[in-house]
Amino acid sequence: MLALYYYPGNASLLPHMMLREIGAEFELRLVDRGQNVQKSAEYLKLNPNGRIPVLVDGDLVLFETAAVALHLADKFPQAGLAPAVGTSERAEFYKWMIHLTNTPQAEYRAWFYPHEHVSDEATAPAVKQAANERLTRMFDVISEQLGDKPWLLGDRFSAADLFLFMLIRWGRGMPRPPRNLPNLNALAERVLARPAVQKVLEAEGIKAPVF
Ligand SMILES: N[C@@H](CCC(=O)N[C@@H](CS)C(=O)NCC(=O)O)C(=O)O
Repeated sequence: MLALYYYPGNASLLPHMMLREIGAEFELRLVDRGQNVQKSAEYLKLNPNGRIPVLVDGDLVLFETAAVALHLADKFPQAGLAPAVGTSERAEFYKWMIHLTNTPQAEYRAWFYPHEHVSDEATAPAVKQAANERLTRMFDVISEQLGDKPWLLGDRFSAADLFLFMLIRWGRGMPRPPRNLPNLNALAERVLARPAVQKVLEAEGIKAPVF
């Protein structure tokens, strides 16, 4: 039995899109951020960091978005969300999954939660501004690397494209949103057109403009 702890549009969006791409049976469990439920004693038993998402897979309780994504790709190989283990394509897939999680995704913490990075609240806007500058450069590099290829791995769609789609979406309020880069906009449009992704947006109540 699979259950995903989620909040609309949060990092849970990646595993949610994967679960719908896979066609797996799963339960969606809302973590009400409005009530700070991610910091409740009950939720902290699942993820002691108090962050979303968590995937429950039988006895396994897994936090960290990228770990959840890699687990789902491995558990359902028939869905083809990752290339075969031991291939060069798989190595490229790891490169993107790890780059996306520990570079732009991590940087978004400073953009969305600048107060966590300062001891003096008054300096939070400067932290946010610096995060914006770093994220802007990161998206420039990703866009150059993607070029006019349909997907990060070339012709082959993978979970890394869903991950990038989520990160493009998160930047829609930035001074220069990632969608302004034509390569990133084209990838996001391709992901958006996928029926599984449409189902996720509907289930999470996410309305246009999506990114
Ligand atoms: N590295 C963690 C980060 C997760 C994360 O930052 N989640 C955000 C939502 S996108 C969250 O839980 N925010 C609420 C909070 O920090 O209290 C992961 O990838 O799972």
